[in-house]
Amino acid sequence: MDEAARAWWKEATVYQVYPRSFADGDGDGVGDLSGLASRADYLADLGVDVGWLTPVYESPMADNGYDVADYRAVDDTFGSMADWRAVRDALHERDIRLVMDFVPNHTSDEHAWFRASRAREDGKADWYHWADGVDADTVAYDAPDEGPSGEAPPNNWRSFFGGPAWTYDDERGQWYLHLFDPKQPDLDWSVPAVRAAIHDELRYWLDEGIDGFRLDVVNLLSKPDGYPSGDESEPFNGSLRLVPDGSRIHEYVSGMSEAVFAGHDLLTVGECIGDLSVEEAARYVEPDGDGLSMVFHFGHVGIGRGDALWEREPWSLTDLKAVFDRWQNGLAGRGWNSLYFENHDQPRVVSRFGDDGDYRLESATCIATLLHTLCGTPYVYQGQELGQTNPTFESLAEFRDVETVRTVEEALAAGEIESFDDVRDGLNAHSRDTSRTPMQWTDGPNAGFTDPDAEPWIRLHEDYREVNVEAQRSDPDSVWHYYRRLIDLRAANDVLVYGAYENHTPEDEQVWAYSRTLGDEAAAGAESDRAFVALNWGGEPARVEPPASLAGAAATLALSNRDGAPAPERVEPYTARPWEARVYLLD
Ligand code: TEU
Repeated sequence: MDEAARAWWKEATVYQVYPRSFADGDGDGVGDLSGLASRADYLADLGVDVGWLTPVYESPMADNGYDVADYRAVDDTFGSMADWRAVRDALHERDIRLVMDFVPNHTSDEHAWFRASRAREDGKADWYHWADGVDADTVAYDAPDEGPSGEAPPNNWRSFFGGPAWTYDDERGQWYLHLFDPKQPDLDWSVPAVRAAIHDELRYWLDEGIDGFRLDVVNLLSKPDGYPSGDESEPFNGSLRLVPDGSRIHEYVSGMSEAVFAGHDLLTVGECIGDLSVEEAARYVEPDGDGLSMVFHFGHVGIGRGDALWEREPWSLTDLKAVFDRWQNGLAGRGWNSLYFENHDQPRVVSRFGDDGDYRLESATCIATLLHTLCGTPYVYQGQELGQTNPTFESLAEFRDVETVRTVEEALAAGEIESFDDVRDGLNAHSRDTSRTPMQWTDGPNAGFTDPDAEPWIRLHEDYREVNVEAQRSDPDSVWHYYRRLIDLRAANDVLVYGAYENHTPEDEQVWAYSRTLGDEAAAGAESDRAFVALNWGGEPARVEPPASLAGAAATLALSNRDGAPAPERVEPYTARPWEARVYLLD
């Protein structure tokens, strides 16, 4: 193994904690840091190497903490800085590293920087994107109700959460840009003092001894050239396609790496929204690139989704394979991949790409096998290790997510939909709240997430009596134990971390069979230099035909998600049962 190519963050499995839904220590119905600290053993028992904590900074919580009012303070909702340090120490004592989610693109409108900027004080007048409005009669887009009459916002960009991306500020007498909620004004990264200020905030957390960052919507930092007088002929959802990866983005990200990350051994993962190409991604992650360990792209999670949040489109396994193949092959030898299906913005993968009816357990474990045996760092989102499915929300009032609520209200007001019922099923498939219900610890009151008499901030999933940590930990055949075995298997086998990927069934609509192969140098000290993985992605039996190069090779069946599978000592054709997954390690 070329030791220079090794990195702890390539070998690690990351577990994402959404603290408000993980464990409630103080019994107010909202998860917090003391709750998380009390579950540190749980993470150690699962075998994960890194905890990624979504924002716990001081915030008015317009977007559950992605609207930061003070980067150096912990919000009361979650506890205190002492509670945060207790989490850090509890994880570190168990050899689990800690990655903080950091939001460099925008702050809260309640951040001191924004208050100063709006008042043109403290040298911060230009720290955000301020612009004059335009004559409403001269542009092709609507003037919102707010703002001086006859005046339209500087351009037609729409917020990702619905509504114009500009809000008029009475105090300043100008419009400010917010690609997300009006309470999340975008920082102007072209201003050197803004970049320096963010670097300082990042350094603050490094000095607290953390092990890396997840950088929220990092590819939005550089706005398009010629902005704000964007092309008004663009349709109203133009912001999504126009804004990411602006011309100065690599200067900003590499500048951040040089100023802050250099000399530290960190995991840095940049969330890159929109239609990121592999070529663009490589610039963020390749050895002479911007210095990020890896990025999150949206290629696979966009499959089967339409423009509107609730729109569902048919998809096929070959669509999914094509995206993974593009990234596996495209970054091979150039940069590292992240591997994820779920997070706090994405629905449960069993409902999304598996079978949340008859084959919940089988499809959850089959998909888990893919996640841990492709080339890249696997990310497991809380509850995924239980094979959780999407809950069923019955009314708009049950949703908490700003994106869901705002876009539905906007569509209702515009007459695009008649009632919630029109979008109920689509929202239950795609809303960000589908994965934000409380962690299911037990079959007891409130699923053991909070005190029995507390009201959880968001409703529970209806299935917690059957699907919960306690039940699964006592059942060796559970999804939980399968995740644990997968994490261990990957950690013990270089071939599953570093081996080159080759898809042997790119055209097959049901079987996904691929191999991982270590190069000669890497193979020297490894237990096995080749792995063969076969997944039956569906509820029907399917024939698995290993490629000629592998057929008959002596191998160990290292893991399978179906009981009683024969344990052949070589790679041979077989008929896979529904959702059967097998991982062979060649001798
Ligand atoms: O997400 C950005 C993002 O891509 C989503 O908001 C996306 O637009 C949406 O989920 C599509 O349905 C990051 C955070 O992960 C998210 O929670 C924040 O709301 C957002 O940035 C703003 O900070």
